[in-house]
Amino acid sequence: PNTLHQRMSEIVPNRLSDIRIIRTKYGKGNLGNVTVDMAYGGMRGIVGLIWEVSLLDPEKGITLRTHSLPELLPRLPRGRRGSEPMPEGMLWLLLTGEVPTKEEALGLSAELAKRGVVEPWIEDVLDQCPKTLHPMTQLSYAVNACQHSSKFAKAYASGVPKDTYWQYYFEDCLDLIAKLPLIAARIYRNVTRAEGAPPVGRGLSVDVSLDWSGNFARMMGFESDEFDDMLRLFLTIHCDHEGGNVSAHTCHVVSSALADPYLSFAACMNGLAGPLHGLANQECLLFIVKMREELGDNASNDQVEAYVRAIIKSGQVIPGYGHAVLRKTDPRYTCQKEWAEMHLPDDPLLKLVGQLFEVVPRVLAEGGKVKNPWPNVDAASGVLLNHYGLKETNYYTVLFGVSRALGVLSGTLWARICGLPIERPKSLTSEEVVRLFGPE
Ligand code: AMX
Repeated sequence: PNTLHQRMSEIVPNRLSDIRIIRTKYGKGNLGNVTVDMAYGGMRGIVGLIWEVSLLDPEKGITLRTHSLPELLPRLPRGRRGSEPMPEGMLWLLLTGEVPTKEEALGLSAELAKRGVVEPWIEDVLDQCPKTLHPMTQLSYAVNACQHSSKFAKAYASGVPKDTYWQYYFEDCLDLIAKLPLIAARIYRNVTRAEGAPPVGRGLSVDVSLDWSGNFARMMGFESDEFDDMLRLFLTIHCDHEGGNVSAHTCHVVSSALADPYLSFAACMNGLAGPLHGLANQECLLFIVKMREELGDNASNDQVEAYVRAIIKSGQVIPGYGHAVLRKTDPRYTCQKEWAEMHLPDDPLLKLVGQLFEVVPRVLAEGGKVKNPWPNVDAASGVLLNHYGLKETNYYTVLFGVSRALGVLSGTLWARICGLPIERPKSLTSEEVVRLFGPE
């Protein structure tokens, strides 16, 4: 079958010629006005980026290369084991715009397994991290260290022509995606080891007969087929959420200075580690567990509502609810909830997830301050992970990050293919705002 690189090499020239035509025809098109409030307000609503691989619709949720999640999930190829789609198929789709055949996805899976090696000194660096160092910090640290073997950085330094950059960038992206399960599993094993036990040391390696998720699960120490499938689903659906969110945008801006994929992705992970972004999945499970401790297993909706109101009154946010762009229930929440209802219907935390869904949107909608009262991707994911024994909440964002690599590296690779220039929006001071708009 086709390898991903062969298919990309066929697609790239055609796509570049499409983009040349698009720019000639529509290059002067106006994408909207920018107000002073938008500049102070986190650039909400300012269209200022091209991100080829996904688009977020406020009502329908994410479309990945024009496919909505509910439409896409049944169509993505399954592997030799399990019944959930392989994230490798999602990677193929994001990079090429085409849903791969099963053979293509399996070929990519085998290629990633072959590339899944990490320099031993990086394993040693991770083994030396204190157990208490946040797993996201360890992830960012290790990804930065892998920059040592960047093929793009080496090629750039040797002066290769600009139109070949993407080829080296592509190599780094696949290498990095292939290394992530090994890195992330080592972090998991180290942070969860018993007090006084030694770190992982040698002996953690990718099994070429397993897929990307199966390998990740096995290296973390999980053995069940159902866990593998849950991980496949998790890693598939968390992959991308268009280009303007903190992690994707960070990857994009850092890479626009021609920093290689390792440096760009490490920066992206630092953004994902913020509590208003990727860390929300950790916060969310902690919130639900604490609520259960206080209300018990038979709480009424009225009790849940009183609990939620008290949290808001104290000035905290309800994790897992709200979104900067979405204005409806996140389809990524819906598919995780459906999985949970099928596989863990009696989990007491799932019951609370359901009750929160009945209560929180109504409470948040009161007063009209919160623009989106509906659940986002993080409102259910922790309950799934916890159910299968992955209880270390401060690790959850690492799983999110491993999945996010598929989307942000695909989007960033396409930015390099298109030769997008170094990013440099204009900023103003408040004095300048007054000078521009104020009285003489
Ligand atoms: N609970 C309580 N208050 C909330 C809220 C929530 N879940 N979501 C928004 N609000 C508040 C905001 O804090 C803000 O209050 P302020 O004006 O007093 O500062 C007000 O409502 C308006 O905010 P907004 O315009 O609706 O949202 P935003 O675009 O500024 O922020 C987000 C979006 C996601 C950061 C916010 O909804 C939030 O903090 N949610 C909880 C954390 C969370 O789940 N994050 C994960 C998002 C998905 C992801 O990236 N993984």
